[in-house]
Amino acid sequence: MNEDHRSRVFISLGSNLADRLRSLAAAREALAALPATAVVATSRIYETAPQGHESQPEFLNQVLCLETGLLPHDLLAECQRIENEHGRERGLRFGPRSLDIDILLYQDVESEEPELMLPHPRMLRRAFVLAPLAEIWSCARGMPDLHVTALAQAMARDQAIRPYDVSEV
Ligand code: PH2
Ligand code: MG
Ligand code: MG
Repeated sequence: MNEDHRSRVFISLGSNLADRLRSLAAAREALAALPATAVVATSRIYETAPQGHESQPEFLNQVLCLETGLLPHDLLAECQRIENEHGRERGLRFGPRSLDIDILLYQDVESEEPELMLPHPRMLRRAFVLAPLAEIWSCARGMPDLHVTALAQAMARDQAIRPYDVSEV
């Protein structure tokens, strides 16, 4: 834990099994409860066509901005613990999941370690990450300039995503 300095982090949430809205809410609450951590911003929730394996249910996706004193690997371990506590079973890569919590950006940290690649290696190709990220990109502090808004518009042209009306349920 870094007691004196908090880092800004963007996190993506995804769920396409069981009660998707509830899983996202549980993830937001569990992240907000981490030591030395606050949720600074939350995007809208989007319903998105699955990428990777196409024959699986649609996802709900959301992006959060956190401020945290947890170091990258400690934050990763907490994300995996929260996934496990919400019924995550590790099966097919890119397959269906009750809760997925991915670290997209941790300040300006770059990492090529397979268990924690930063920035997230696929984030700039995925409309389901870019569109919600663009909504809260004004929270970016000390992050690389990734042209998130322009990329979000370009990717949204061929990947089906739409804001999810939370009052539908
Ligand atoms: N996550 C994946 C694979 N495919 N597709 C959408 N729409 N949303 C996701 O969160 C997602 C996906 C692997 O993590
Ligand atoms: Mg993922
Ligand atoms: Mg993941």
